[in-house]
Amino acid sequence: MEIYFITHNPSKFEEALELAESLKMAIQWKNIEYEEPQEDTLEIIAKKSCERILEKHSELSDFVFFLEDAGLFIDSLNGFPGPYSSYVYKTLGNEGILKLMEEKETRSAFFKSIVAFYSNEEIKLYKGITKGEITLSKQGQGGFGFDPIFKPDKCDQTFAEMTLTTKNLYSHRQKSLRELFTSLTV
Ligand code: ITT
Repeated sequence: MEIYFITHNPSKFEEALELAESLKMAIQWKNIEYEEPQEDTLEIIAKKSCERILEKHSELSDFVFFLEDAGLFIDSLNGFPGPYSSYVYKTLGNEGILKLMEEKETRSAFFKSIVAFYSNEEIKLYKGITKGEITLSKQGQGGFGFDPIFKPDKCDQTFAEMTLTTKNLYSHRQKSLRELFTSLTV
């Protein structure tokens, strides 16, 4: 079975590929242009993105594919940026988030990943959450997005200080994808 991962983000694909290979599964990258819907939850965004892709690319309805939507939820900011993470990363960036956090005593946050998997005219969702905290400054050069300011619980490194293999032990994405991949191998 050929499985496509539809994403614009090469780092996401690399993370997924490493995990897939460790589970003896094959996935392929498909970079399709689609407009991400603006909604209040990652679940609705992921499901609607899948539906949009199927509307625009009817040929894909015979294929098996998934996409993933992720967000950073900061407790002391009432879950901001959450489903708006993409826009906030582009506009405020990591420096902007650190600024918003300057006076905050609580720095706990979590990353959430929702995978939407399409097969046989059906869309299924898989979820992964990783709890942690927002660091006081940017740390590390690896990864992407908010990785330099997020340190998972029980770790002394941010995602950006980890190798891809180590990030894949802790990440939200690894959890949602592992659930999907293992459901396909049984
Ligand atoms: P897609 O094409 O797959 O949508 P994207 O990079 O736009 O790729 P998302 O919409 O899922 O990904 O991500 C929303 C924002 O959250 C985006 O700015 C990312 O940089 C950030 N983000 C998502 N996953 C992350 C991770 O594992 N580490 C750090 N930042 C992450």
